[in-house]
Amino acid sequence: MAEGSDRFLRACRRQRVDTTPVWIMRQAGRYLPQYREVRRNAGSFLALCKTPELACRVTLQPIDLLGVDAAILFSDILIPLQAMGMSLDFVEGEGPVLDRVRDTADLNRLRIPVPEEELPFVAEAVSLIRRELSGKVPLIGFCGAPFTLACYALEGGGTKDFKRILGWLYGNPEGYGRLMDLLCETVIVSLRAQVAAGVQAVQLFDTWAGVLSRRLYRDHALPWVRKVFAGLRDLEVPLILYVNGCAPFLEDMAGSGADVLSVDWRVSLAEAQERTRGRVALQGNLDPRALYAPASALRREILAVLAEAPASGHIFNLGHGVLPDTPVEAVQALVETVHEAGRGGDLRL
Ligand code: 1CP
Repeated sequence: MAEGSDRFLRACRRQRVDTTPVWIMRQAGRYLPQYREVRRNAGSFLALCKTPELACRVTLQPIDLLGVDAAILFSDILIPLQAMGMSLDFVEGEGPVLDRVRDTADLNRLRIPVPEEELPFVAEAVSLIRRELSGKVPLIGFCGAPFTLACYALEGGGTKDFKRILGWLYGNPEGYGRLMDLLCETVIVSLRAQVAAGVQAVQLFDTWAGVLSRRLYRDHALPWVRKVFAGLRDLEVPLILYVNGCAPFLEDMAGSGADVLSVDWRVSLAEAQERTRGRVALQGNLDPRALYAPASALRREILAVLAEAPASGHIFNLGHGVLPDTPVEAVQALVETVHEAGRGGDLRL
């Protein structure tokens, strides 16, 4: 393996590293001209996700262009919903549109996918990417967490008020529980297939769980996250849990079975470290909007994140995905700054 290639996996396990590893949520995406080019030729976003050669090409772009310490499979959290039987379309300028689950009859039509049959392109892309990477950096796989997937399944797309999901949660607990069980199984089989195909760590995106109160999170989102992680534990790959707006839940998330918590910018890494009492590694947590600041201000913000980070078990990342019009030079400067200013260190000094 090339030098430095295991920084990410070592930090996930809170082992000594030569410098802080860094990757960026949505690192393969619209801010990269090279991505836009492949995307234009692919025809549609879904075609890009489902064509292993193209998914492989865009997955590798940020490795070469930015020098990040991990690749993340190019796909989307909504792909497994389509494999469950929901129709999915990405409408230009609008985002995803699904035929939402309205009632028990719709719920009864959903099935737990067989990855080899409904998601063969995922495993093919993973094998191809691993071959092309040839050990340069590890490959991360991912899935949406059951609650966040339930948001899309019930809302039928993006939402600002989450009325339908909370309507089900409060008013139809039985239906809500059945949907969450189906999603949970789907997430487990999808992630197990990704690991079997070669991904070396997995991240569960519970992006929208931050809309819940702590009590609702504990009772109506966390139990299914726990089940997912319990269903993956024997695979012995690092398990990463991301919630946007995780501050109220840090203690609960630390008990979920995750090895790494991916933290947004609203809470400091020092506070996260204290509240999780060294039970997990931490990933994060620069505000993606800092990448629009002048170089000197960006550097100051990066150093502030590093200063609050634990001495070991830290993976630098943004607190949420990189925004589509972010200057590429700023992202390149970020990776350089982290590698230059980051530190190694021993666990439990
Ligand atoms: O037009 C395009 O090119 C599509 C833009 C795009 C991209 C690049 C979408 C549509 N998805 C993706 C890729 C993607 N999505 C990755 C690839 C790997 C990476 O480089 O990180 C990943 C990990 C995701 C995960 C994802 N999709 C999440 C969770 C993380 C997050 O950012 O919060 C969510 C919520 C989605 C849904 C989604 N997919 C795409 C859009 C525009 C959205 C958001 C819709 C909404 O407003 O709810």
